[in-house]
Amino acid sequence: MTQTIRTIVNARLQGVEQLQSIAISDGRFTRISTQAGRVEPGADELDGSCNLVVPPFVEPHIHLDAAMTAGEPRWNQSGTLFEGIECWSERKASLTRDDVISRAEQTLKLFADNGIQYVRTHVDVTDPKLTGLKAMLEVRERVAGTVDLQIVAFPQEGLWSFPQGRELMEEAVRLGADVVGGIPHFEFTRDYGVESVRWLVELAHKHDRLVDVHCDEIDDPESRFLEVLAAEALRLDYGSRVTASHTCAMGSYNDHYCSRLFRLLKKSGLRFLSMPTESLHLQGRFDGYPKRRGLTRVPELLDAGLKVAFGQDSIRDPWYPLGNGNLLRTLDVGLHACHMLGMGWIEKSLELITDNGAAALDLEEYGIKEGLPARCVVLQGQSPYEVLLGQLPVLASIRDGRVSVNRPADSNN
Ligand code: 17E
Ligand code: FE2
Repeated sequence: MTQTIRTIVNARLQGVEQLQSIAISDGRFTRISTQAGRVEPGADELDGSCNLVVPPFVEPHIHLDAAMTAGEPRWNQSGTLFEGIECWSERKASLTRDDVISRAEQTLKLFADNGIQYVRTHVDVTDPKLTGLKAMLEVRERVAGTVDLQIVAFPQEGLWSFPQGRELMEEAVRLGADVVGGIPHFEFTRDYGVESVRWLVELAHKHDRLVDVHCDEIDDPESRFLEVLAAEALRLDYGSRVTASHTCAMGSYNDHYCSRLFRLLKKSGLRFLSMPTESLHLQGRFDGYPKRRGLTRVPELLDAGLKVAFGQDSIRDPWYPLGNGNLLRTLDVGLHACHMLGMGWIEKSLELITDNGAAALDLEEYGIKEGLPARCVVLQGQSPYEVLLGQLPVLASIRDGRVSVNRPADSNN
């Protein structure tokens, strides 16, 4: 099903009152014009049916190498991040190229069916054979017609704390990883964590790569690697290319410290990713009652003018047993967990799974504008509120003018 279309008619764009016709030619949006009223679609025209049309969803943070391995070789019983890392370390021992490719592609197919066309995946590079990384570099090419895939070289067991951690990271960059990762809160000591952050940002800068660090994914209020990451981003004027993922500890920082921290965050302009379903599940595990939510300060970061997006993080893996590829589910949970169900936030909420994710991925050509690649999704709903109420799958997904997904209205699959 790869029909090429000339126009999307009866399209509703966010913040625009009248229905729009969006013309496409040679895979790009060529003209966006206001309709007098609803029109009948002609041949080679797709009917938006007065629904919202938005840029494709962005999944900015997923671990595709571990996707669909929940329960292998054993289930994470405690529900902690740390037992997840142990289970994964055991599963990692039996990774093969075909195993990684097949699970990653199965997951990406699910994502594409849900209107996701941009994905950033972490791949564990604390493996002397780099099996996952090499397989994922192949996947990046194999799926290029369906999704743009960015690969983060992610040192799951540490850069300083895993044997050859730094050499493996350098090799991953040489092989073609797009993004340099890190995990300072998991290094053996605070000093190792600080050194690792400084080192990895330098490495990325030197090789013209992006940065995405698992940063302070812990409820410990004394985990303060974010300030190191932000200071490095500022020093190198690299903020738009640096992402802080998780920053769960910020949910536990005191307000005095945060007021100082936010000054630096605003200056550095780095990007934030929060994974609400994952953090609600993994964090708060060492609390009695009251139990913390384990999420970063999403509305405060947004109010400070910083870009924050939501990601799924996991799909049926050692850290999280659920997940269905529908980012509207993630958005729904995130808005609940962050006290963002006020109508003002709901009306802006789709940014958390579109534009802000695109900012984290540092995408150059993203959005519905004349001249940009003709990529968008038709949602089921005329407003963000209706879309959230239904959480129904996208009606259509268009990639470079081709219809890659098209399903009847009100359908759940
Ligand atoms: N690894 C990690 O360190 N943190 C996570 N949330 C996942 C993998 C899913
Ligand atoms: Fe993660």
